[in-house]
Amino acid sequence: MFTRAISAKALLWGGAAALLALPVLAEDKPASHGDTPDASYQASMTTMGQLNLEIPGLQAGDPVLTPEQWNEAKTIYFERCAGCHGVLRKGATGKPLTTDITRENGYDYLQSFITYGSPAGMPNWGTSGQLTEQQVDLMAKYLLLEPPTPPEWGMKDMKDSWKVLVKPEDRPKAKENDWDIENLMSVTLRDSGEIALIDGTSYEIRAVIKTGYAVHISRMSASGRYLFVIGRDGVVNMIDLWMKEPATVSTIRIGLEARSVETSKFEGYEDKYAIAGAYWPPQYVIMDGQTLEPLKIESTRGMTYDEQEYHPEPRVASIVASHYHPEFIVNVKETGKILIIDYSDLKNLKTVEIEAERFLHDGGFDSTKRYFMVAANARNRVAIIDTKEDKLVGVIDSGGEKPHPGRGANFVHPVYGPVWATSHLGDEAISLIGTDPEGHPEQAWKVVDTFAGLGGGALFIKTNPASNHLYVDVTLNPDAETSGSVAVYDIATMGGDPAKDPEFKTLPIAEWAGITDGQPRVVQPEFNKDGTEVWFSVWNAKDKESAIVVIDDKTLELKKVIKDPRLITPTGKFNVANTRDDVY
Ligand code: DHE
Repeated sequence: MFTRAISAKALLWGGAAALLALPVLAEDKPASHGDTPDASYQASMTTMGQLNLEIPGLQAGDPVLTPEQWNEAKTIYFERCAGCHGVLRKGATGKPLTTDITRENGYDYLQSFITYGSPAGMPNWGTSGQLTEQQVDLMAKYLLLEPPTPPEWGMKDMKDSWKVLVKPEDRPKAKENDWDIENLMSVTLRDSGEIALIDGTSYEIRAVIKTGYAVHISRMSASGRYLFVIGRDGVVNMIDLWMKEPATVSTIRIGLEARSVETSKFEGYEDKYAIAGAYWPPQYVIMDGQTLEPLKIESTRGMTYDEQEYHPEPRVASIVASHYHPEFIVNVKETGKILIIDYSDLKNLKTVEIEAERFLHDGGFDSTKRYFMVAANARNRVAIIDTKEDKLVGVIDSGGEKPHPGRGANFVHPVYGPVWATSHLGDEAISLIGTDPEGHPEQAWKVVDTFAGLGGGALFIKTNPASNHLYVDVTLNPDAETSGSVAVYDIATMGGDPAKDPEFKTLPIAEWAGITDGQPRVVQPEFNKDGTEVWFSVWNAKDKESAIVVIDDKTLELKKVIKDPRLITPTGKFNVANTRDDVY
């Protein structure tokens, strides 16, 4: 049994970034805060940093910045600070930095705080060397100025960006290639702004397709024909896998910063709609599933679920499609609300708004696809909803620091029955939540077991109905050997002795990739269609060699190392059949 005592290390990693707590002395601060998994995992609003935003009107006594200094400060703010403190500086996981507060505290306070950080989670940008002395000075001055407001992105902007490259009537009437598209992997090539389509049997890279900037996730249409990819710049690519040479058939920009895209899955609505959510402006848009024509844009600005105070920029995090109703499930980060959007009548849009928990991030269904579990990661909790009844089942403590499940992992535990598992970003805890209220009512919606994995910094956990193994990465662990490995558990041996953590094997995936240059991190296990192989990305810097390592799920032996100069920074991998059917 995992105990919280092991988490002294985790305490250093935990904590939301907070700029305006009391300043601390250099020796009080966590030694390596700048390199912690948390610090490196805050949203970087890089696209917004590139926007040309005017210096707002100055007041008497305001610091004067040249246009070059203003641009540099604004870029640093969006790339490094906005993820925690908000685009408008009104606060998110970090404290607000509006001018009423920053001017009250003054330049010296800000300068010292940015330099030294705080134990509550503010990185020590100055002493860690991540910002130079001049940049710290610049940022302290920048925070004394009014924040710029980035533009909105409404219907006109979306329509102006929307392109149908191949009209539906000009597309193939039947599949024109001999690809086994069900067993295709769509692989994010993060820093080249592309995806690679890799054949699941021959491991051949069939195509590399240009997408949005720092592309994030891929999702499938219900028919398995169309692949949707979203970039951090809000560009959605719709790729037709039936074409002789699969290519983008439609594209649109849905916002200035975005992370999520999904398609309608309910019977009768297959391939009818797509939806994408934005971090900025805070909104989601429902689009035509054949052309990406934007049909309905809804803002997520509004009241927080608990204090019921207005939040100006609640970002849209994960989105999934219900299998029980014609509905999308949209998770709104800062207000802590789960929106269930009925897409059967866009003119008379019905939305169920569920009070869940703040800072909702990623999540997935249980094995029956009825219940959806989503991590409120900065609150160390998991919210559970019933997508048949459209109701909150509960919000529970996740058993660790910062749950980060990806979509989670479903398996039948030998003692507790069906469970959904999450790993944690802030510590080594792996938690199992019972998901079978009928067969195992005692265990349902409780953390039935928590045990220690390889370490903190885990991002993704995965299994498959055909597998007896549970795989957990530790991508953001600061130790190179650890972040290059994954833990694998034999499910059949779990739970014999509740006082004892299940044993795991460590697979040195990065070592198997044989990459000697750089510090590649292993990220996101993904199964092939039959659940017999597991693929891992060995994610290195943009100018260094990366790879994909494939292992045999039964023997846990290396099967293939895929290397190619085109595999630049591979991260997420999405098997067509598993993604379409929500198998994980
Ligand atoms: Fe992700 C899913 C947001 C950083 C790889 N990521 C998600 C989802 C969200 C999100 C909201 C859920 C989408 C859904 O299900 O609809 N990710 C963010 C961030 O805000 C964050 C923390 C910082 C940022 O600036 O973007 C972030 N994510 C990363 C990475 O650095 C990762 C490891 C590498 C990369 O490619 O950028 C990464 N995120 C992924 C992957 C998924 C994901 C692979 C989908 C997992 C799955 O199995 O479904």
